[in-house]
Amino acid sequence: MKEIFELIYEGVKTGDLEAVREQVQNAINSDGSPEAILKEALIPPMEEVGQLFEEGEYFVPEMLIAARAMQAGLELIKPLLIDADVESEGTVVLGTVKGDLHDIGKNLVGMMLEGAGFEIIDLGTDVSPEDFVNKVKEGGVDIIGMSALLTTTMPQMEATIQALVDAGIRDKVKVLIGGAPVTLEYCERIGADGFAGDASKAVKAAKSNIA
Ligand code: B1M
Repeated sequence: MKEIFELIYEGVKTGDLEAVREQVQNAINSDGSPEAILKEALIPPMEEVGQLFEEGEYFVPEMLIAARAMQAGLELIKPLLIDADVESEGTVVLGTVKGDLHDIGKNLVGMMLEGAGFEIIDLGTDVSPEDFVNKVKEGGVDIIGMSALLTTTMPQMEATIQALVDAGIRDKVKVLIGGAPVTLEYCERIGADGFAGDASKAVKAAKSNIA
């Protein structure tokens, strides 16, 4: 399995989508657990890709093809992470905040929450505070889950909470936030209800907010 994981890592890093597909399928066929494929083979190369970008060795196109290759692997393990027969735990409206186009982490959080029995309404990326507010106004939403990957877009989380306050519906939903630059301290400062550093912690945070 170690060799397969190394091939997946290399495939994501170099943006070789076909190799990633082939090797993730190979790992699944060899009884690799979806969690291990995710945590040991698909996520770590993205860290290196970010590092290479910072060092000026990778540019946006390289980041993009690495992201596409990772998404292709994620699609294959998605059915294994989601158990269709779980009773609904509640409804989560998920989105990457305004100005931000990063969606891999958000998609992963969505998959894990779905796997844990939550119903997901995914608003996608570049979601404005008004879009979140309008969705809550439609009713039936228990949690808003916001993702941000850029320090410049994080303030949109606070703006969304303020928009909920202004619309008089802050007490109708819990607000869960996450993404690489987001911290517990930031969560407390902007008055969000929960913060999670990764997708599995997002499930725990969502469950404790629903209880
Ligand atoms: Co961009 N990018 N990017 N990028 N990108 C980062 C984030 C960066 C850290 C790279 C770097 O410099 N090291 C840097 C941000 C610097 C900063 O703000 N401090 C950066 C930059 C600068 C940019 C651009 C500005 C580059 C440019 O154009 N000059 C640009 C911005 C575009 C925009 O959004 N407006 C840009 C563009 C892109 C691509 C489009 C090319 C591509 C995204 C493709 C896509 O998502 N479909 C991309 C990528 C791939 C990255 C890196 C390399 C990888 C991100 C990723 O997918 N990680 C990233 C470097 C890095 O993060 N190391 C980088 C894997 C993913 C599983 O992790 O998203 O952290 P993550 O999600 C985790 C947790 O954070 C958490 O759970 C997830 C799973 O464990 N989590 C939540 C996430 N959301 C959550 C929500 C929750 C709870 C937990 O509750 C609701």
